[in-house]
Amino acid sequence: MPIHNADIAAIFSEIADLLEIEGANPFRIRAYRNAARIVGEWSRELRTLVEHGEDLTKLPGIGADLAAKIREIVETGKCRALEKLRQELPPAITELLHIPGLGPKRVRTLWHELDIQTLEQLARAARDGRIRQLPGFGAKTEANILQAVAQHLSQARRIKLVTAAQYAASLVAWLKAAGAVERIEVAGSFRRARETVGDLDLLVATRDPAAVMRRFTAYEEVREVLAAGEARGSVILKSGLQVDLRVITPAAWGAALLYFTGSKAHNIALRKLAQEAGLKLNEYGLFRGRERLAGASEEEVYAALGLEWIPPELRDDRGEIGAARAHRLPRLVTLADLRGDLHAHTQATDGHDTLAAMAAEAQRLGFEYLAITEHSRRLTMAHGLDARRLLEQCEQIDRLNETFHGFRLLKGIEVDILEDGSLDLPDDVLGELDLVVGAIHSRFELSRAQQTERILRAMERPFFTILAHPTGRLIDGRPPYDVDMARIVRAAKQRGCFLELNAHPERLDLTDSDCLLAKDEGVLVAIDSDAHSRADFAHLRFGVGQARRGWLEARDVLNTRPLAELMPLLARTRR
Ligand code: DGT
Ligand code: CA
Ligand code: CA
Repeated sequence: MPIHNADIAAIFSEIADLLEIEGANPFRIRAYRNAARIVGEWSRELRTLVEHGEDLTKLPGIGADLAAKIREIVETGKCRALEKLRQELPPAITELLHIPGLGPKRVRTLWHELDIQTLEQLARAARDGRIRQLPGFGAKTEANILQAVAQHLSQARRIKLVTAAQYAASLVAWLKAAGAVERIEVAGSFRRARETVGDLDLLVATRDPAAVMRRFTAYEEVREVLAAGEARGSVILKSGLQVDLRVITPAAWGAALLYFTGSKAHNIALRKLAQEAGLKLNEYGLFRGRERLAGASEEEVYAALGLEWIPPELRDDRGEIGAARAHRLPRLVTLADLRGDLHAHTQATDGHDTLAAMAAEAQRLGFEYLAITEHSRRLTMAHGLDARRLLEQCEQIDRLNETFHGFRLLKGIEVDILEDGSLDLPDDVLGELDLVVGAIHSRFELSRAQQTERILRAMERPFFTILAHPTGRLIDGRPPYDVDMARIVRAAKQRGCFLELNAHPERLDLTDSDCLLAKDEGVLVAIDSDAHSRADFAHLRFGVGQARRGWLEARDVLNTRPLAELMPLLARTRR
């Protein structure tokens, strides 16, 4: 069975968790954690690299030992190091790590002190009031744990778009290779670019449905076939992801694509529109009586309803249908509109590539500029820069810039916003830079009022250009910190500074509705990769997807500006 990057990442991450619960050497743990992150986000499948015999140690953070493990996983589907650890520790203990607030250290304490090995045991101990008695826990933590366990047990699992994209790509390639496929598309929430997807909805147009269905159920990654009829099939992959397949005739392609792209709310609104015109809309077409008026393409169906074609990211019944009727749909931003990137790291801090390598990749992508924004000194674990190292980097950038034509590295910093809203470097240092990206990396638990004040105060500093990842959430791991986003957007407008939509597939904050807020207020959004390696520029497409869900056009986005227009915009934020 083909191994995806997400599978390898999951193994490394489980090893790191288990090692940490076991109390192993922190450097070893960190090596696995880094490897999990890098592998999980690598845009090319490592399986292919292994098959081509490429040297895996060229990947950032991957030494000979990890490279051998990747090869082992790709070739055998297993990792002996993990199996060994699993034997040493209780089988379900990593489940406990899914509870927000429980890191490996706490899990270790719970295990050693109270012999808690499962979520059920955890809930029972919390109910019995035994957890609050442990050092470092307390009654509040106990209550939080109880609530989190209940929520976790009731929650259906959704997977990140970046992971779904990898599973989808290899299944689509497998089906295409069958030959009978005329058209194929992943519809549903995937096509609408939602941050996470519940399942994949695959659509195939073919004149040989039986052949396609046979090939679908014969896919190596299928764990269980739930249904396999003439026109529809449903399977569960080994990863646990469900895939629904509809097989249709080419004449109904557009109607089916429209229907299975959804959202459900959008479909219902369209159907109502059809009914009001005395028509009937379903997955086979748009009908008057038995006559099919439209169905071969989405454009045709929308047109027959008096609408412009609506981009999938807008299909949420949030005003898009009225806009399509009035010819007022936004011209959504595309990846090709981006002229550069305003948030990236290098080896100088926790990135994996050199300044020169990052610049070369940005140029290869056709960018006019790339801002280097390392962490500041407070983030010691990321080797954050102090004033001296920052100024050294600026000199390096100056030297490199002399060698470029039609491209420029911008001097920046991702400066820590401290708890009192001050910035982690003095103004005279920040004033030397082209831009200052401010971000919160600590004290996520402050109250809404305090957190909002903290950010507003930071924005008031004389040199503050962009607020990075404005809510700090990690889709799989950490809820957003509590902030009054409407106030922050208004303050950004008054201050003339910008908000970042962080394109990292685990972050993607701003959310779609935050983007709408920014657009309404006229605050420009920077769609930034937050790249920690050359490969990470591939994340930008997820940021663009999110921006499109938020109705953003090229003119609403800061880094669609050519350099000559960007520089005055950045300069205007300086006081
Ligand atoms: P997900 O899978 O939870 O991320 O979200 P979706 O939007 O992919 O939902 P899913 O997989 O249940 O269904 C795919 C599409 O099929 C959905 O977006 C719209 C369409 N659909 C499903 N059920 C209904 C329904 O009851 N009524 C209508 N009008 N459309 C439906
Ligand atoms: Ca779906
Ligand atoms: Ca589905």
